[in-house]
Amino acid sequence: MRMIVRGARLSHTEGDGPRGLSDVEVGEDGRIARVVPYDDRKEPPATGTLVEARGALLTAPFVEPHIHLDTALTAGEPRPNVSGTLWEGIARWSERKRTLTREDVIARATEVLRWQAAQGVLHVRTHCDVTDPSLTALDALLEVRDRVRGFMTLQIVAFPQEGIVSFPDGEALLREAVARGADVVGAIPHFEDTREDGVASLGIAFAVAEEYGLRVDAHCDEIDDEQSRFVEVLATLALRSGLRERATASHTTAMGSYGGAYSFKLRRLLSRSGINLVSNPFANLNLQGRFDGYPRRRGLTQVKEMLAAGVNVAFGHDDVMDPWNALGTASPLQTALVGLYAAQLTGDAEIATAFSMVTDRAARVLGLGPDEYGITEGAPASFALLPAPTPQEAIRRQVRPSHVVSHGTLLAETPPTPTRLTWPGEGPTEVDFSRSHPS
Ligand code: 17E
Ligand code: FE2
Repeated sequence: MRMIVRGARLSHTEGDGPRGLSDVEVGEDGRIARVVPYDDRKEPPATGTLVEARGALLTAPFVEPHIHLDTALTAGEPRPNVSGTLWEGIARWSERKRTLTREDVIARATEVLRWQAAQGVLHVRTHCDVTDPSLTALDALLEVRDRVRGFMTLQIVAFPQEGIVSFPDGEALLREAVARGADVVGAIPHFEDTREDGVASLGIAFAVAEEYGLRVDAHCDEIDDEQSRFVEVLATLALRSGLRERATASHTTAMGSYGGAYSFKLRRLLSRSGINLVSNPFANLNLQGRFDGYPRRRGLTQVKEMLAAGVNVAFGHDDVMDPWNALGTASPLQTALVGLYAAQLTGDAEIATAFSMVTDRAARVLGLGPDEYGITEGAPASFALLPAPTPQEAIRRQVRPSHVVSHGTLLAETPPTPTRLTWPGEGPTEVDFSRSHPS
């Protein structure tokens, strides 16, 4: 045996309350050999790495379903996004894009991947702007994907930031990106010049995906315009092409402006289509509503309603320190916290759902199967041990994993960092923020 995690609380997330503790045994092949009930009278095995969980929560790795590693860590270069709109962000990035080099992209993307690994994010879908005749960022990210293969999954979306139809040679660049090895086909219909261009761009994205047997993930309806209705086009293409759950609509913030009658129709279509939605609360709380006076729209898609309609919805981080978001550490628990407030998922069961939106539900967006994801026998021994008894506590206290393991190898460790408080009139004590104690 290579490793054993003793006495862990397994998070089967949605709806599950606390359950009995388990031992997770990791074989020499880096896979989970056995999951057995914890028995505190039994001696731990003499060989292999021993991790004493003591009731801490063992979760399958966090999954980042939507990030932009090519633009990450470029905030303020060459100048800041002053208006705070999506549109100025795209213009600022377009300037920065001209100065990209292979080394620059590799360094920034790798830095953020290190932050992610440290926080237990082991599966990442990154968008990569391919509206660049040199495809510098794409080639760099393909290299990064190869370097992390074996301990992190990196899916690269060929993302036409400035359009497929409206950008010079947009379709040719998209096709070239896919030919060079992008994993997923992107689009941005609301940015195309006309409604018809937007529809055509989605047609192209699905055609390319079908040709190469790839998934689709489009930035879709990221605008406070109730007339931006490309998600119905995307869902219909997914339904009729059979791509279904292999298609994702990201952002869909216009849905926050749709009226009741159209929303009702849309829910039925989306649930029939099987597509995934990814909501990016940081970016869209920041970018949307910028043209509103008051009342000002919240700028998110219909997260709660679409979950209720049976649609798979996940939360993504989107940006880390770039023209669209000056802050961020790529923390999935920050994403879940901000997302659950933005979408008002604040009941106990809803908070558990928010946790699943950065784990299981995000894994479904990436298409990770049971042989690749989950704490089950035979799956890769990849997981994060969180110093909290429940997903709700992990989100509330914004904990960092004490241990991150990928394929049976310890990747990251974060020891507890106690705070000593000397309350006036009393001696020093260690502050304990936990309130729900494991039984
Ligand atoms: N590009 C885009 O079109 N939308 C975004 N939210 C970001 C980049 C971050
Ligand atoms: Fe995005």
